[in-house]
Amino acid sequence: TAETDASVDEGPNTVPQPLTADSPNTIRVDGREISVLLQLKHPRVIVFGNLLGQDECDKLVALARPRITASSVIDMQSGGNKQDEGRTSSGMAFRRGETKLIERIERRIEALLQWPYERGEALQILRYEVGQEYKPHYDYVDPTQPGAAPFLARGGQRVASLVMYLNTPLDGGGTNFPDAGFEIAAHKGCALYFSYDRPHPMTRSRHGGMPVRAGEKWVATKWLREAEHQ
Ligand code: PD2
Ligand code: ZN
Repeated sequence: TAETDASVDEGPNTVPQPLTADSPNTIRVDGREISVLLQLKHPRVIVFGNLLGQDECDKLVALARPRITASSVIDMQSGGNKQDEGRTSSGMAFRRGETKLIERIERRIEALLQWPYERGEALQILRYEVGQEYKPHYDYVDPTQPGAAPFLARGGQRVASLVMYLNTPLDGGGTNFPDAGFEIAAHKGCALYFSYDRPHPMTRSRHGGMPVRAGEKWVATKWLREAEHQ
C-alpha cells in the first residue's frame, strides 16, 4: 500500500550494532563470557549463550511470579492496551533500574548491544503455560495505525528486540521466524536478538513464541527504541 511504502521511502532507522562485528566466539561484558552462537544478516538475528547466569534467571522468575497478570497487546485504534487471543501468556514489567539485579542486567545489555540504557523499554517478563503462545507478529508498530502516535511520541519506533530465555521448557516454546523459515529453541540463559531498521515486512522480522507443549516457559524481553524512552 502507499502507506507502508512511506516507511521504505523514509529510509532506514539506525539500529544497534552489537559487539559481534568481528565474528567473535565469545564477548566479555560485565565480567561474563557471553557466547555468540549464531549470526544472520537478513533478518538481522544474533543468538547469544550465557547472557544471563542460571541464578539470575531464577531470581528474575522469583521476582516476577507474584506480579504477573494476563498479557495485553497495543491497541492500534486507541494506543492503549487490550487483550488479544494471539498472545495468551501472562506477564509483568519491571521499572527500569528497579532493583540492583535489573539495573545490572540492563547495563549489560547496553554494553553488549551498544545502545543507550535510556533508549530501552522496561524489562518485561512473560510466562507461558502449556498450550500458550504468541502468534507471529512484528515488534515495531505500524505508523499508519491511529493508535501508533502516542506510542511513537514516547521514544520513537522500536528498532530491535532481545528475548532472554529464563528457563528451558520441558517441551516446545521456541521462537520462530516463519517468513525466514527458522526457529530458535528456548534454552535457559540464552538470548535471541533481532533488529529491524524500518517498520516494514522487508525486514523479515516477523516472529512468534511457539506453543509450550510441556512445563512452563519464562522469558524476559527488552525492546530498544530509536530515542530516549519515558
Ligand atoms: O516469548 C517469546 O518467545 C516471544 C516471541 C516473540 C516473545 C515476543 N515475541 C515478544 O514479547 O515480542
Ligand atoms: Zn515479539
